[in-house]
Amino acid sequence: MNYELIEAKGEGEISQIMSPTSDTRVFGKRVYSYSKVESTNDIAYTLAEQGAEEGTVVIAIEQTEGKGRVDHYWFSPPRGLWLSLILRPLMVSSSISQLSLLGALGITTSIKRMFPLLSSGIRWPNDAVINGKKIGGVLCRAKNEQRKVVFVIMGIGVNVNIEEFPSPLCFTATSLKRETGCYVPEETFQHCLLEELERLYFSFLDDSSALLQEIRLFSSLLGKQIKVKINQEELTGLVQDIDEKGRLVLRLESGIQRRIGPEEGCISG
Ligand code: BT5
Repeated sequence: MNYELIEAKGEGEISQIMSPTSDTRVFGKRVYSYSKVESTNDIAYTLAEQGAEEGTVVIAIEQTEGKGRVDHYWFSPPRGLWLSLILRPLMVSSSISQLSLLGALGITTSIKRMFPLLSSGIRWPNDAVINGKKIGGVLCRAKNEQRKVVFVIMGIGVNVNIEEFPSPLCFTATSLKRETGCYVPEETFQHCLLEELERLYFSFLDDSSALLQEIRLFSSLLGKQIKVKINQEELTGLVQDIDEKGRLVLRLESGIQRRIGPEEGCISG
């Protein structure tokens, strides 16, 4: 593997400032690598504001303030893969919600590529799961100007070699190590993930319907009865589809069809 020395910026202790060259054209050509940070998303956001190019990656061995959506936390001890990717898509801000699904799909197809026998899937809107347990999640944060996207930070967390989870997560989370019984080098998974994300991202920019097909193929919720929480309301219904805007198409018990945007609700059961 080849390494390219790059200049490192941002806060936190830098453990290495080298960019491994993987089989990608744009993603991960520049990598800012840290041992411990509050959140890679915050560092990537600052770098993007300073003009960092598309495909720049910020990665940390450990996060002390890992973030999930809304005010959720993200458990990020050493031995996971915690990275943020800077994207500069030419798109309107209303389309960015699909990027969370794209990220979850990237985790899922990477797992499939490395471990074809594992049954990994996407749990709308931003989770990668194995047998119903969360193995990875995606948090996208965008900067928009006049309804156009300036940049998006795609934060991705994958439990690669984590063996123990704190009590609230021990029945809901899993890792590659737990599922396979093997140690999986985090860097190997990182390379595979960046390759998959780059393939999906440019195919999405070219033709978003192709991405939708792949999302449907790996969606673990299609045809299932679920509960979705929207603010204080809880809806129960059958998942019929994920539509072209990344919305969940739910047939409620009353027979009414409801489309729920990724930022509107979360699965509660
Ligand atoms: C997510 O939010 O799934 C987004 C996770 C994104 C994490 C990455 S790591 C790199 C970058 N830097 C950051 O600071 N964040 C991103 P959400 O759908 O809201 O899920 C959060 C919920 O998942 C929490 O409320 C917990 O219930 C659960 N959770 C927390 N840590 C977990 C873990 N390591 N594995 C599985 N589940 C976890």
